[in-house]
Amino acid sequence: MTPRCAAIHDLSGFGRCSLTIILPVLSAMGVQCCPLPTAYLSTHTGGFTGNTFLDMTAALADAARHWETLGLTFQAVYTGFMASPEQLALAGEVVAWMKGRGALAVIDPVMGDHGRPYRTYTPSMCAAAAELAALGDVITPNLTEAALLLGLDRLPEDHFDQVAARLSLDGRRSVVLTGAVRRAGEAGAVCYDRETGETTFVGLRRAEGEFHGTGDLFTSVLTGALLQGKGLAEGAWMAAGFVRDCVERTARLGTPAREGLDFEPLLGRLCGGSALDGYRGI
Ligand code: PXL
Repeated sequence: MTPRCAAIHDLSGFGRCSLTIILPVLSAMGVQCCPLPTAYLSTHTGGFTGNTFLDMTAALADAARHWETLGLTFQAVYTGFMASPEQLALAGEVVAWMKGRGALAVIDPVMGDHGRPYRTYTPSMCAAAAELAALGDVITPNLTEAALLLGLDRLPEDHFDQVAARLSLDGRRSVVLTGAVRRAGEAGAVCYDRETGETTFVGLRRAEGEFHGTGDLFTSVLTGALLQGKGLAEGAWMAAGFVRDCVERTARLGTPAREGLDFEPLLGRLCGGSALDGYRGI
């Protein structure tokens, strides 16, 4: 059966993030993606001002109730950026229901980047995001989000393996800590896999450039890989390789950072399921 993933994310019309990344990536990877949109925005909130915002929390609750009456099951549920503490709480209810019916919960605890919370992530938003992350089977924080989850000002950079272990809540959830660089010129992630108890460092040659939506692209590929039956570290290698190739391409094109990663022409590389075994970028 084609694996099915519920995606609880916003739909931002311009700027490539959340659902405009997740849908095409999961489809390319042979996963049926079923969106539960949290909001419609004209653009994402990073690098644009004056974006429109249509809150869809009530519609999301209705849609989830309808799915419940249909007795639907999902192999995964994936959450990310949220607009309010109410939305985070509702996402928690939906995730708990889906987990109870066998779904793997992939929670990207979106809160901030580059050492700062995002504009809309107030302390109460961050607290609600941490509560949602407690339901995760897999969480994918960047370094800023890891510090916020652990209540630290700075992470001990020489000990990313210990950070991942602490974030695993005594081995109850898997962790992919993104942006965890071991040496200059590298981009990577540290993975703690609760299935094996192993910690793996994923490190690739770094491509220069910072673009919006990179975390969404990473976690989408990782989720697709997990639903293809791949292990956590293998999924993280694939995600890191694909993101690196997209960053390289986008930087070469000179695309403004706020327009996000120019990933569409590279989507074909994600097609073919097991043909991708061992794919670690080019
Ligand atoms: O990429 C995370 C994200 C998703 N959705 C919206 C955002 C952001 C980050 O700023 O603004 C609307």
